Amino acid sequence: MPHVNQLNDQFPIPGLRFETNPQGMVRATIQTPAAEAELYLQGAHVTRWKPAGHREVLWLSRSSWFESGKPIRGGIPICFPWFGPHPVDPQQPAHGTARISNWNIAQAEETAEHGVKLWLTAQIETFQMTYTVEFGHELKLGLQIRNSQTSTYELPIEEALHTYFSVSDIRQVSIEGLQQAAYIDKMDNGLLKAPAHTAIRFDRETDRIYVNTEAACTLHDPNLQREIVVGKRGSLSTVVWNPWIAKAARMPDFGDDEWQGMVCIESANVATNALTLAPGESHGLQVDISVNAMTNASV
Ligand code: TA6
Repeated sequence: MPHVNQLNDQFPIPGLRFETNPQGMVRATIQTPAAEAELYLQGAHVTRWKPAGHREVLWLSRSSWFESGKPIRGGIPICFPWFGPHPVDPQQPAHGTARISNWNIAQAEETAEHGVKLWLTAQIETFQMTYTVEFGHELKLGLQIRNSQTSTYELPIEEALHTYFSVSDIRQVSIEGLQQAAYIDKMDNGLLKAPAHTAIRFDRETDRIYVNTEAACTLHDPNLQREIVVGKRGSLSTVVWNPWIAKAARMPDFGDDEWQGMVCIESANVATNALTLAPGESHGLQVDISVNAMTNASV
């Protein structure tokens, strides 16, 4: 892991600074006219994004671990090369190794709107990873994976940008965009269910994998008078999750009362949408997140 002084010398970008947290983990902090943000090199993990004129958009648990090798609870974990438990080996970490691996900063640039764009790289198993993160009035994420081995990877490849959004109260928000998508209901024995044809609202633990959908999602939060739009390309799955009361209480890195203030909308290729990449083949997943003040019409 490079020293922060070396990183600050190598990437003298206005508003970009590298520092270590009290546990010694290296993070980039961004403070520009376009946005404030934070990213840890472990997992290339975006933990904060606050576009100018708006509140913080991402949710981060006050009980999160910030220790090398342990996943950060909140922000945007990169789940790869599997999603959820390892398909074969229960000893492997949930959601893969990408989010607990050290990534390198390859490039940093100031953007035309006085934001910051970072390029990060990592070798995860036999995959060469490149992750671009553009912090500005929008948050633009690009995950490129390339199978750099000489033979086909023996398992299906799953990926997700497991984004945690901050909300006023999960019981008062709704998600539009997935009305026409079938979904795997992990709260009902993984049954595949027909499209609901209604916006998603929350009154219990919710853990659904919407499949075969390229749709953008809009998270409506009337109490905050805002809507968050999650657009995506190169993704056929969208995962929607809130742990509710009991599961939140079972997670040591998740405050017991924090279930009310968050929801995950995850842009992914998982389950029946898992990928296979031939030797040398690449795949790109792009997610663009924007925030708008809610008009009365959209309340
Ligand atoms: O994306 C939903 C999910 O798969 C849930 O089942 C829950 O396990 C969540 O991810 C968090 O997983 P983590 O390993 O980060 O605790």
